[in-house]
Amino acid sequence: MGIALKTRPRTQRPPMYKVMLLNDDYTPMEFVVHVLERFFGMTHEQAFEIMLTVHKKGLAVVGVFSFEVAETKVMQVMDFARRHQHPLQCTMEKE
Ligand code: TYC
Repeated sequence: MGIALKTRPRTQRPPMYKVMLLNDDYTPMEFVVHVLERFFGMTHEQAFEIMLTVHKKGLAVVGVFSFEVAETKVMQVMDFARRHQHPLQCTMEKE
């Protein structure tokens, strides 16, 4: 029985990546809400709640994705923030 359990093959799953938003003192709250709606498909209510969590706690996970999707989200958010001259930071981390 021990052997059977020990050798049971585990299902292979691709690693997933957490995408996180970081707080700062300058990015307007409404801009962050807009980012969450636009790039993460959140409703206004969901986006507002997550934005407040980041504002109060310093950061929050805004989604979990495959490497390619996570990387694209981070690039889209960083590019959008840069174009609007806000210091908003978005990062990813292996789950
Ligand atoms: N702290 C910002 C402010 O008071 C709002 C903010 C929220 C900024 C979330 C970044 O990821 C962020 N205007």
